[in-house]
Amino acid sequence: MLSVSSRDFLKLPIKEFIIPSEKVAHVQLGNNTEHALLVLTKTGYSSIPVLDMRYRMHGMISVQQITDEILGLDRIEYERLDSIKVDEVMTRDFVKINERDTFQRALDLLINHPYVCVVGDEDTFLGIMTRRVVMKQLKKQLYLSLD
Ligand code: 4BW
Repeated sequence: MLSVSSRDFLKLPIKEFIIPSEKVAHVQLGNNTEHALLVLTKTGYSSIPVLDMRYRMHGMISVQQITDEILGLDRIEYERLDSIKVDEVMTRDFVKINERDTFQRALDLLINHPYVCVVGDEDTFLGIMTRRVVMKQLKKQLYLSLD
């Protein structure tokens, strides 16, 4: 990237920093929580987006939400996983951002969220912006400013 002032850098659109949808692990509405736990465990991520068949964003689901749901009085009731749908457990209260939004907006949001979902028209899922990507870009920018 060309050297730009910090002010200009913060105004850059996030488009070029997005992890594209095809690289983002996700589950679909209607999947059961056993499938979701499998995807979360296999990928190693603690939370992933929930999409519908048309790739529209509906929520996010985490390992913690799933284990909370099947927590019995003195044991985790794994046998209930296949009868509980992702839709019943996921959070619908998530932060989304538009690909034309600025790096600064993403930075502000990523203080409190490990990742934010990037959506287009009608909430079509385009990908995610993560803390890791933002930290890498900030590091680059900081080092450039020291030169
Ligand atoms: O499997 C992993 N591969 C890599 N390269 N890094 C990982 C992996 N699992 C975790 N990490 C690291 C990343 O630095 O731990 C951080 C926290 O992971 P998380 O939140 O709690 O699972 C990761 O930080 P990040 O890259 O800034 O990602 C922030 C959050 O974004 C992750 C996860 O919830 C989500 N995420 C990131 N990449 C994803 C993804 N979700 C689905 N698919 C992806 N490709």
